[in-house]
Amino acid sequence: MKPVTRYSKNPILTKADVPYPVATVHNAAVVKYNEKYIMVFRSHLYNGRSILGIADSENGIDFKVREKPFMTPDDKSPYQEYESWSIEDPRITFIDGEYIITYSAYSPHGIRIGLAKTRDFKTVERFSMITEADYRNVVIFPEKFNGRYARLDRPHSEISPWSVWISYSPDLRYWGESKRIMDPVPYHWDQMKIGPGAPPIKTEKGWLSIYHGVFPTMDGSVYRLGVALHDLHDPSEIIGVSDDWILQPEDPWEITGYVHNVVFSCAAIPEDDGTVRLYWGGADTVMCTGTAHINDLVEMCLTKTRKAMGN
Ligand code: M1P
Repeated sequence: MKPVTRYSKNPILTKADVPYPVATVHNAAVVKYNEKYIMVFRSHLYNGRSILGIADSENGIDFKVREKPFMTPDDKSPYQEYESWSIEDPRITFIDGEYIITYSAYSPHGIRIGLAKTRDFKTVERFSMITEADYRNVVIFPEKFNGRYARLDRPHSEISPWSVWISYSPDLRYWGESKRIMDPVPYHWDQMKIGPGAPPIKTEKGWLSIYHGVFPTMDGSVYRLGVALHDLHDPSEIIGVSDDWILQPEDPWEITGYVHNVVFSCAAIPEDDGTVRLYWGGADTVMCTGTAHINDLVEMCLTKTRKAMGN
């Protein structure tokens, strides 16, 4: 059984839907806002650099893109220096009455993570750069732990494996108590690197985290999605990781595109009927969606399980 059911009319958003010139639409954050859905998506411009657009939907499937981009690299200090090449791969968490947006900021200094806030998706304010170089894939939990925010991320390093780490913050600005909590597994589908995907979802049995894993082949890298379950009270404890992936590139627009063989998620929305609506970029080119039963994904973590480290 495949845990994720693809929407039959994928892709749901492409460059043809964008009213300004872009080469791609992918790796989008999606949240519920006033009973509707908002998508903040990444687009490559025709110079190869990326910006963030925004789209609205009543049903989470049919999105209408707004006339203007939502965020472009900032032209003011201090952010200009660290965003000058690109801003990419947003994730959004609703916490303390605000929508917190994290994004990758590219510049000659490397890749840092920026944090911005919005309450209405009309205006957005940058708050802080929250990492030094080089980090990617920062997701913030939608609840605090002992009064502190928690995040997952993935440092780039030539020395340690490209693993998932956790860090904590009293104020979203200063982060610490960092700990490596999950590694890639040799000769598995995620052996080369892993990275947090969607902000974790609270379930009765733990925090469900959807992540991506990469496998190197003679034909380039393959990006797939997997699931891990974190302890409800101590998210640095991983209860189990599913040894099987939950989604791999299979549709033509996932196999061929700007980067071949990629499914990459930055968003998953739990619905009232026990399902989760997943969103993923196909081949770094289009946006796709599908659904899964949350219980099935949790069960995969518990019964097809492997350890998070030391495999
Ligand atoms: O091209 C596939 C993905 O490659 C990078 O992801 P990661 O750092 O985890 O390897 C990013 O550029 C991502 O946007 C892209 O989809």
